[in-house]
Amino acid sequence: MAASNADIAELFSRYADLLEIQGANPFRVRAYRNAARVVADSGRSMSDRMAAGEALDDLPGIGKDLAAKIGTIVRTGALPQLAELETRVPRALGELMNLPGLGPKRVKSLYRELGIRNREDLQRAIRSGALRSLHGFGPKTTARIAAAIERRAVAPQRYRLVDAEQAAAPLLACLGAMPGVETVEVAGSLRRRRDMVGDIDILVTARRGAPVTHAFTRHDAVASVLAVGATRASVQLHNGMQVDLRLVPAASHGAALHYFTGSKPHVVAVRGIAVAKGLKINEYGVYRGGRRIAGRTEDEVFAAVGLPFIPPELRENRGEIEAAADGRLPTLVELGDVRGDLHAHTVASDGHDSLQAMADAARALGYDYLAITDHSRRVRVAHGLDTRDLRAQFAEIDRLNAGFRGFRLLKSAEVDILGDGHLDLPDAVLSEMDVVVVAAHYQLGLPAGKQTARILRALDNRRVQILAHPTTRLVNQRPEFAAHMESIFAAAAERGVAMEINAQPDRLDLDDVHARAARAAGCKLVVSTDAHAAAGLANMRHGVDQARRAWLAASDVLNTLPLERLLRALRR
Ligand code: DGT
Ligand code: CA
Ligand code: CA
Repeated sequence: MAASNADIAELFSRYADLLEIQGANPFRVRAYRNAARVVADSGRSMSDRMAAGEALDDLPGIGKDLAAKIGTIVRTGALPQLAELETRVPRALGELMNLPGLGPKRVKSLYRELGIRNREDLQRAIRSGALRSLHGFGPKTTARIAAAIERRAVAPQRYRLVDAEQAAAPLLACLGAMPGVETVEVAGSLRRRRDMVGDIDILVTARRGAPVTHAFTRHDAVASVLAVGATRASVQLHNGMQVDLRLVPAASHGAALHYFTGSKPHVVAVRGIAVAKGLKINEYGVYRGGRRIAGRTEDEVFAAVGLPFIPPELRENRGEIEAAADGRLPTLVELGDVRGDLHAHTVASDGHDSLQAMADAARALGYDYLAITDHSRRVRVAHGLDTRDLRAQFAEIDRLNAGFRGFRLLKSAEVDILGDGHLDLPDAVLSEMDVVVVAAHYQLGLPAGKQTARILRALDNRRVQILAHPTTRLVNQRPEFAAHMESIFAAAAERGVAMEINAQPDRLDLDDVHARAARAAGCKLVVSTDAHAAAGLANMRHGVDQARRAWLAASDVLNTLPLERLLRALRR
């Protein structure tokens, strides 16, 4: 199977990590990191582009050389330069860089001075106290690293939703094309749109005796077959993910889909209701005595126990069954409700596209508005803007807006919250913006009390309207910072500051649980992409997924409003 965008991005970022540890030219390192991001953000797969004969070097930041490397990865699944570098630099060093507090410099000195090549080595060095002799490893840093290693050792391997989705796509297509197959659907946590999933579950209905399961195990993406029978198969893919396939007759489709969509606590609770009504539910149907009374569709299964259809995103046994029984299920927000995006970067900071290109992409999505939120000056790695740069950008936005009808670029910035809670830009320029977005990017390791106070102080500034990626977590890479989110939500609700659900697959921040708590606390919410390229605007659906898991209706999400009402609603 051709390498997916996630595979390509993974190889490029691993290559960048190793180059950086080796002390390679920073521009070279940056080029690979950018390439990883551009590929990961791209709405279409590189292999589709190549199949369509499109030149890959049209992509922002991708020159001839990188385009050729992408071609090689798509065709062979590997990057020879990386393999070569891995013979000289231990591959696990790249993974060490993902631990909080460990950048390339520190990893390099761990390796060069103590010969530490992987997590186990590092853990041993921490225990023996060997790290203490090393410059830059104080007791606090060391304790933080030790805690992170522990956390990972116990946490089971889970995957980002997008990566599972991308890995599933060719399998679904292949199953759909098999003779005798009637329906193909994802189930499990992937269908519930959890931010991280453990494995991919697929449900197929097919004519009796269709040789689906065995054929499935011969797919190119399959590395090993864990189990296979007439109605099920479990396999491991080359990328390490497990896939569980189940085959049921059409008459059981709804019951099986409900069962395998889960979550387990939800299914168990629904089954409990059935028992109370003298019914029995399993993956083949709903039964009264020995007679099947429902099972062909999920609607039928829910109706049999007296419930309306419950959207998969809500099926976590977090009150959805009671709400459904009382007719209190929310009408969940949908992608089509979104009228604009309130977090996007351009080439002025660390984005890849111009104002014009970002505006064109937003208009192509049918949006009414797009806020341009380049970084402020403190974020130097991203070429943050100062007051003068911003005023120049605002003038350019005015010029472009004069040419638009039914669409407006909003003047904004992603203003960095400094360590003490002050903002990185003066009030004068904040008051020239249509919307003020703030975010923390540094000093994420402060203790909870200080971190909370820092954020609250930022929200005290009366010009602040949106707190972006409020917990600063990165999916699978960095946990939330230590802060009392309840206090932040309460303060934000009181001051009228909206909380962002950041739709970047790496962030999804707020997550579903926090977003629901924020709404319960009375906060306004927005769903924004934090796009770093025009294609990144397409990530909106990932944010909407998490908003739905947070029980949000369109009326809970400010950027479902038309422009004038949005601006009024953002006002404090
Ligand atoms: P994951 O894969 O950890 O992200 O989460 P799920 O929810 O996809 O869990 P998974 O793949 O183990 O199972 C898929 C669904 O199958 C699960 O949501 C409910 C159903 N299921 C699996 N095992 C059991 C079980 O032992 N009892 C019941 N009632 N349902 C089960
Ligand atoms: Ca699963
Ligand atoms: Ca499974």
